[in-house]
Amino acid sequence: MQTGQAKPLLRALAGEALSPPPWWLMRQAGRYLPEYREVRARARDFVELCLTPELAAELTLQPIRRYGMHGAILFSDILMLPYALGQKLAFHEGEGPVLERIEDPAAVGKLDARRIASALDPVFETARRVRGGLDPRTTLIGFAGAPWTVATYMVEGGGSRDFRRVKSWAYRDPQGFDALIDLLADATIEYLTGQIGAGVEVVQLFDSWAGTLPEPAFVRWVIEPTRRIVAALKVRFAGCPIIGFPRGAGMLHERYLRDTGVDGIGIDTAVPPGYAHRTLQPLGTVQGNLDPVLLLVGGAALEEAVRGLRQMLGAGPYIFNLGHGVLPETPAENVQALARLLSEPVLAQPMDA
Ligand code: 1CP
Repeated sequence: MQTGQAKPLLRALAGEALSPPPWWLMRQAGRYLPEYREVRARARDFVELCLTPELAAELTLQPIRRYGMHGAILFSDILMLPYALGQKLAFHEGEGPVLERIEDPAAVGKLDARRIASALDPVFETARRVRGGLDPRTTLIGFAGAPWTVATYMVEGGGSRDFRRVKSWAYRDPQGFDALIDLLADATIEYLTGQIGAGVEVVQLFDSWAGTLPEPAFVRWVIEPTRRIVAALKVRFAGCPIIGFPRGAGMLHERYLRDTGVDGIGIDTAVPPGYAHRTLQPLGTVQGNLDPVLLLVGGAALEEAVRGLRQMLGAGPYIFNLGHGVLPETPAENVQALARLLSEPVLAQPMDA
């Protein structure tokens, strides 16, 4: 399919099969890069880093300068949305995020969606700066957490093992919990509208904890709010592609892709590439799904896995990526080796059996 688009990432999202495939990595800007750690040490804390356009723009561009990925993902965090809504947020070194817990509809009532545009204006300024200096083959990717995943952090007060607080609330009082999800969906529409207005060319919705929900809850709190966000953005920006990443969705990937209206779907490491080729690629662009540990290990294991993915998925619309984020211990030279491997010719030979 010819789309008249020059940027490889946008061509793949419009349905073209490209060889070599466009690529970028989740968490490509981060702790595995020495130049990231240097900038990180200059900021007082992580929230401040995300709200300082000069530094956030620099962090967005660092991996592109080194490796020439086709996608530059805006440097920020999915938890900047609850922060902008008025929830207290801190990142403690080595521990991950800590939030003041939201536990009932009364606490939801205190969140203020009108603050989004002003509180997150520095993120939009970062997008304007990056877009202004980006080379013509690189696409600027904006993002937000999907409502379910953001809600898990807001209700649990940080990361969680079993999601028992957020699920207990959702199952006990589904209507009350809907109020939080609805507010997050509206806030996400505003946030992504601001990002696209500032020059972002693609948006990704990270639903990192989608796979923790049983089917009816997945439909209500993953598919429905995502469908609503996609529909609103498509009315405002018909040409801006949207990628959904419902991590862990297993047998619900197909339904997610059909029912939400996303243009592309990010698949985690556990999704069989043969299934993605047969079932998902006819419905949209597939992005993924190298095991981040293979990038950490490198060598022959990395080479073989990259070739296998390209053979299986390269005949359809495909964006190469990891199945989850780059691990902080990943040697920078392995990412260089990956860039080289991806530029080599590989014949796509999907096996339909
Ligand atoms: O100490 C540090 O330097 C902070 C580490 C760090 C970084 C580099 C955090 C804290 N966030 C980020 C940046 C980030 N987060 C980006 C920037 C662009 C890029 O990808 O390079 C993006 C897109 C995210 C998205 C994000 N944040 C997600 C969704 C993707 C995923 O990994 O599943 C999630 C769940 C978060 C929450 C978060 N922020 C930071 C941490 C340590 C966590 C995870 C906590 C947990 O495991 O529950």
